[in-house]
Amino acid sequence: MSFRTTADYVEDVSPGSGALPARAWYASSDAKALSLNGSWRFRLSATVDAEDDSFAEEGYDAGGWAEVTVPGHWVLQGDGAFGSPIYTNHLYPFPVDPPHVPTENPTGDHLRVFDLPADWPADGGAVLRFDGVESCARLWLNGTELGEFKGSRLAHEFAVGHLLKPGGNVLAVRVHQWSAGSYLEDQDQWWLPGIFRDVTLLHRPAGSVGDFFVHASYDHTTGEGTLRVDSDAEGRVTVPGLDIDVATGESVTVAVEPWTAETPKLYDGVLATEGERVPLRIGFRTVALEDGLIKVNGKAVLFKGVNRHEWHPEKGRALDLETMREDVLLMKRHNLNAVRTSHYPPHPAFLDLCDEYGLWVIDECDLETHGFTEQDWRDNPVDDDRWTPALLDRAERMVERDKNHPSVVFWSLGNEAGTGRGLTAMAEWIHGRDPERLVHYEGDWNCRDTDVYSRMYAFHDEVEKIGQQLDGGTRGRRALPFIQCEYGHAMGNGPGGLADYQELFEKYERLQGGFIWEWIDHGVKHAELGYAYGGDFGEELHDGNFVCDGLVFPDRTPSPGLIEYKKVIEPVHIEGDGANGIVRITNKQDFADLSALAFEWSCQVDGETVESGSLAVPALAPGESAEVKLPEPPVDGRGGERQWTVRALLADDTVWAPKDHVVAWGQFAAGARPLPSFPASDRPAAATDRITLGPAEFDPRTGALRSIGGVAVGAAPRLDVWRAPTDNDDGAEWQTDTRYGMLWRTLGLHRMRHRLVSVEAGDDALTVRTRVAPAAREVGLDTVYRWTSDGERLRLTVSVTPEGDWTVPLPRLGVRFGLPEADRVEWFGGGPGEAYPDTSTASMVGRWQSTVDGLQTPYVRPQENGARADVRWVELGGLRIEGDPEFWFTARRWTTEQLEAARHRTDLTAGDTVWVNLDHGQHGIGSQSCGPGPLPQYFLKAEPAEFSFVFSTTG
Ligand code: IPT
Repeated sequence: MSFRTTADYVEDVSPGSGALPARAWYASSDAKALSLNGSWRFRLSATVDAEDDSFAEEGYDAGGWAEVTVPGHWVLQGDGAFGSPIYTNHLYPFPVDPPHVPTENPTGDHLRVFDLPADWPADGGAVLRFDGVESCARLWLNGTELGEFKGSRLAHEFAVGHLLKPGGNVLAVRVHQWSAGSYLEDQDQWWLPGIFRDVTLLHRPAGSVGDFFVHASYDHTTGEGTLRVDSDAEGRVTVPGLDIDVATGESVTVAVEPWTAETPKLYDGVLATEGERVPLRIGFRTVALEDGLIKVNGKAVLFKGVNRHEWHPEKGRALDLETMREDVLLMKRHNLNAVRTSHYPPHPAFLDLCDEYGLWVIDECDLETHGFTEQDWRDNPVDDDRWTPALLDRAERMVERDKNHPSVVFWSLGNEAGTGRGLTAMAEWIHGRDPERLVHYEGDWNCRDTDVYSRMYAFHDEVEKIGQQLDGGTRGRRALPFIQCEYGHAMGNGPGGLADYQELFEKYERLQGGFIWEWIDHGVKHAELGYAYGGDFGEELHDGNFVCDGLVFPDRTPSPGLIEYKKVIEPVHIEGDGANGIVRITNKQDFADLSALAFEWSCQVDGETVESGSLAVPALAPGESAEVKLPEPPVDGRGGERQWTVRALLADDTVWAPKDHVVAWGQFAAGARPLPSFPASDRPAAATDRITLGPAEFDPRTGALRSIGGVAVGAAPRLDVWRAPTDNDDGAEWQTDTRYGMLWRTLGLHRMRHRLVSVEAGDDALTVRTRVAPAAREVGLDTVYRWTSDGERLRLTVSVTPEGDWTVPLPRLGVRFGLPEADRVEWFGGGPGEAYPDTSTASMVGRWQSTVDGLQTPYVRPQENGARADVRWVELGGLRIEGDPEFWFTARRWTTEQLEAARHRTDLTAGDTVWVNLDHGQHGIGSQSCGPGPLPQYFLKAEPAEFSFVFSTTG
């Protein structure tokens, strides 16, 4: 005999029962709303029905229960008493046995007792709205069951007017961590159960607005907008700014300013029905696929985007409005113009912000079945008709909820769900319901259901081929524009190669830009570890720090990757011809002219600004360029290195940044850099216990430098080729032949031995010959250190000659030494932040200051970081070091080996030596943690090299 348990709904593939049809999400101006956010009673059990449902009954005493905050995830509350987060990328953390989920299924019973406010109207109805619950909930009000639902990041409403009482209403919600819905929610992120978005009781007056659809198009040929608001309840639509007053369902055409991400003009309006007034924020724009291009208001757009997961290091995906606003402000301030809401519809307030501040949005459905790839996509729910109602429910809930946002230009079917009939059904439904927007999905390279050919992590050469229309593909695909919905994997140090992608996007019309993966590191704030990542909660299956791959750190501090991206996607291009004193300015925007910007020139000698002024630049239209003459270069007696810097600043305060915020800049030389040189006039003097040369003293047996002037050198400079491999050096597991982090270790570059060949005190130089090589290998680097001096300064020339068959590039090539004391650092070169060969666009040449600690970039998993590029000279620890040629400078209070061994920042503790690396070369960074490695031009090949440093004391 078998019988069904009351918890069968958990494994039922259907979306649920009892909820009202999906509709637009809005805040009424006059209908009452009661937030049920706050502290709820909470009881956790290990299985779906360990406890019966009597807690839903009125009079149940939950006095002994714990409490949780709603919105919130229970695993992030209760100091571990309520379980822990689990991180997997695409692997299901339970057996793939659809639609079944484990018997061990953490189940959180939530209870909230509430009174209606005194002014709550007695008439009309009411709905209870849940904006997000992971992953499945069943609910009761005052003992009556309302239904159950799945679809974690979608709104669900229930009619409750008939059940409400003035006081003592008991709302009971049973939430299961795992359900059939979990199979559709296999996004690369933490699994975090709970009621993580708002819970609201909405009064629904008689004659209130139910659902409505704002259609606001723009005709760029006439400059007119056409507005029609379709509404379930008849009423009137007024837009005072446009003198519009029409009935719902009626069209009106008037002259308007269009909405674009660059010029987000919104008109305030009101939809008034018999029972309610709803504020409208209307943006007129027309999205179309035309001539094989994505056009808005008749113009092709270039997406400079990012993938945004919702994340807060303490609250998980329960974001407050200020955090959402911070994301939008940071994006605008870093020149981004687009967001893909990977991989689910965000909290609706985020879309309001995108409308208001101006960002193009790909709104993505809450759908990913990535884990089925482990079984060659067998039994994939998106190709199984039994699941189609759930897929359609998700598509519908997204479109209906978000359809009134002008910022949304694409609906995305989901992410990494393979291919199948269910996706086609979703696309057909969406196209039918909203023909005024385009449909995106990456997983089907034949583009059966989509309006754009979208890929992720395509390498530069393939992207170029696509740009040239040489990629072949189905007939349908060949007619479509191309975007990279994910590229530039921002894991750890990187991503490299962004500028090279941008060049392609700007060169080929078919390429309409891309979206960096991803916005924020999902590090979980942790008392001992700083920020936790996969595995730190003892998960049996996890994907480590693959969850920390954002352009901002978990606390939203911009990483160097974001600074680089900001520079790469500048809306204005500034390039100069320093010799002729001419600067060429190009407006790279799609819609706005340059009238919002003010330009400023400055002239630097040795990095110090000696003169500056404003530069008159015409208000160029999008795509236009102009050449502007710079003033006569200032007369200055000093013979230093001269350069121009031209900046584009906000001319006035905007809603997203104040006046003078730097939007774009360019730098160009006005003369060559004088290289440090002096005659080798001093002669090494050898004694039994020392060799002296100018200000320096050396060990006579080893030739090792001991001191310069009064400054003791704790560890003498010697060749160093090792860096603590970055996530991109290590590469992703599916990439085999170019994972240099691994190949370097196999070769032994992290354990190089130095064999002393000779120490020769000659007429004008001390020459130390060595061979540097790893155990067990025949390859090596013949390395000669040649020291010369003019009595005051000390010059080190390093000559490196590789021997043997070098099949890998070098991580770095330079010298490393240790100083007993150093704190403040000043340098003339690239800054203020770190840069590597293919991440150096944003490195601005100037005079910079920092502390040794301030030079470190706090990647959540420690790795190579903090190099400053193009350094002419640096001063620290009483030494001044000049480069011939310019060099990469790094200093830290731990060794590379300690940096490499650390798993979290908290593993790094300062020792008593400051380790300094002066590098002639660094290998590129690339994006191989999920994408291409460095392009060939950024390889640091093992080749003969020679480079010099000039040391003197600053004391
Ligand atoms: C791609 C996913 O779409 C995204 O969610 C994330 O996991 C990203 O990779 C890596 O961080 S899928 C990958 C197989 C290319």
